[in-house]
Amino acid sequence: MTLRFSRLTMLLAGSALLCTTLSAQARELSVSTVLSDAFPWGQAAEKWAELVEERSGGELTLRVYPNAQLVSGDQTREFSAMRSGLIDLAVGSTINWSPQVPELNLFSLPFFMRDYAAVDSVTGGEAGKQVFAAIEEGGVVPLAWGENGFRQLSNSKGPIDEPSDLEGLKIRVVGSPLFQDTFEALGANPTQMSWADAKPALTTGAVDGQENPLSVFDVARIDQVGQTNLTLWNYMNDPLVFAANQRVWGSLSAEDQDLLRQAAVDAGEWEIAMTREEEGERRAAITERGVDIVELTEAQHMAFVQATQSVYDTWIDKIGESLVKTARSDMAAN
Ligand code: X2X
Repeated sequence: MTLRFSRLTMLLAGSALLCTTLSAQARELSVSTVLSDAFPWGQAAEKWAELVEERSGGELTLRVYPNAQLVSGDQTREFSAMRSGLIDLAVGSTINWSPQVPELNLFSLPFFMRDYAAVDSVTGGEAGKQVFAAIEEGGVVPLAWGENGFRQLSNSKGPIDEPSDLEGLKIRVVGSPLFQDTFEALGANPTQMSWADAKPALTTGAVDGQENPLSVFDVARIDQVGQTNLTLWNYMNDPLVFAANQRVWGSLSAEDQDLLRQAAVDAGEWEIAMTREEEGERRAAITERGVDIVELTEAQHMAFVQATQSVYDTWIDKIGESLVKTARSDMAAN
């Protein structure tokens, strides 16, 4: 008994020593992203890693796993995987996390935030704080904002400048059922699928169109899979959120928490500015490749706004009326 006890004691002491030694060494945390560093989104994560490495003197290392590989390509499982600890950190899209955090559907309401000033007043305002509180409530620690961008509509059939042009078109959409409702309201035939499946579906013609920011259209060369028409309709912006698993966050010293959060804020600001700055060049490059770009007039814009009003009836309750109101007053105060 005594012998067993002392062996156990030695074993415990040994493993405690091992833990201390390990914690004194550099610690590596995983970061999940959907897009690689060929895109601003992946670059945001790499920037975060670079700043953390630099500022911690190599004590803390972030290793980025792109293409949603930590969730086998199923980007709508990223939030749950981070909550459960399968993923330490992520730079994720509000769309992909909205199945677990319904408040994130705020950003997907069609034609809700008209321009960058509106986006910034929501993310940087009272509504942004409430959204972060909802993420925290959902079991993950939110740290900073980034941006995938305003999502634009492309298709292989022809120019789209009024809702009836979408009639019957098969459109690949992402994550949340809200997208199903928006595209059904417009008379299209939406199909939900992951980003990994999107390009093959466009290539074979299984779908006629898709929606993504200009940076994604440009870098992924969506023009090469028959998407000859692009409508710049700014129907929603897709902010990114830098976040951490709760247990990982709790295991860090206050100093490391500050370092990680500040590096996320700085990487996010850097990426948002870059994404916006590059839009003009991207648009020119896409035009150069022969894609027909349509920009909506005010009257055309209003027709889309009207056609998608029913989405608000269904979704305001799910998102929370008070959050939607708060976001509206954030935008009005701007
Ligand atoms: O799947 C998409 O369209 C993408 C890459 O934009 C997101 O992850 C939201």
